[in-house]
Amino acid sequence: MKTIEQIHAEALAALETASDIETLKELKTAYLGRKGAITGYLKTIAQLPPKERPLAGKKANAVKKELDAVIKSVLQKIQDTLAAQTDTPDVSLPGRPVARGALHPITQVNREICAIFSKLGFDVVEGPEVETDYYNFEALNIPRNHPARDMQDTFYVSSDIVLRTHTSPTQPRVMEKQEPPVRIIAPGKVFRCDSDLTHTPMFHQVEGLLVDKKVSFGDLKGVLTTFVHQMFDEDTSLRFRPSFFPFTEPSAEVDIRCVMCRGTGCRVCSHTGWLEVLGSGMVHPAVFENVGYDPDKYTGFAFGMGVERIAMLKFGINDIRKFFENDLRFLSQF
Ligand code: 2NL
Repeated sequence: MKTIEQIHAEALAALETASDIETLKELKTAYLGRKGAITGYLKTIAQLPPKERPLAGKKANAVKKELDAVIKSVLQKIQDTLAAQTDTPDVSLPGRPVARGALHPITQVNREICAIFSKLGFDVVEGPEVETDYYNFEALNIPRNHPARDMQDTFYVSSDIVLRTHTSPTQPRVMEKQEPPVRIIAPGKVFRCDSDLTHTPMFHQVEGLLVDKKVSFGDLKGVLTTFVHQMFDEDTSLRFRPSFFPFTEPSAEVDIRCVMCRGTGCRVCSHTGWLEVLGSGMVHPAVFENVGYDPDKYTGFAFGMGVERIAMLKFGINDIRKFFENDLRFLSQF
């Protein structure tokens, strides 16, 4: 028979070394369980002389209460240790990959256009997005009553300040400051009071200008043909179609063979086999006079294109609004 003092000492020693919940549970059963040491001891009290029974019962119950408290505190300690272990970083794990950013598809195409013209000797020039009526319209020979000047088409900041409706005003700003030869392209944002399936109030243009002695329409065709062949591919044929712009004379729209159906006709080209990609022409003499160039001495050509349109054809995108929704499921494809 073990004394209550022996059981007490043994239990404390065992609990001190318990370091996992499983062991602790076994110890609890071994001492406090229904068939445990303390319970067993309590049953033997009945065999003691009646005078000794109250004290022995009191002692045994005190030991039972103490062991119960010690078990609870050891359990807490084990749980704290486990929690601390899971908070400690495992330095052997592979690193989490950092999501890499990318250029917006419009930025990519804009840079590609600029790179092609840079190789052909054009300088890249930027102008202000908030323009005066003079540079946006007047200098470019756009008459007072022209529909483009209407409030319905142009964002007016005040009666003579506008958000530029094209990147063209950059060109007279450059020409005013230097004599020919001029070989520049002007990329940037432009703004029009328009918003539907095929128009966004802000979009991007790249416009080009070349002025020198004896520049011909043949030079225009050569430069734009080279551009289209580099932007799309060498087998893409071009068509120059007579058109009108107030700042060029003669003027031509440039179509390319449909990049989707290659000319057999499809929805993208409205079954014509051709896609309009550029506007162009020989600089109007009135524009030269406005910037102080002698139109009898110099000739030049100019052209303009919408970056979104080129990007849509290059990537096969059918809705211009996708460029401006900032949906990563769309953007991360480029
Ligand atoms: C288009 C058409 C064009 C020009 C822009 C220009 C600029 C000067 C003088 C003459 Cl300073 N012309 N620019 C000429 C023809 C067409 O753009 O469809 N743009 C998206």
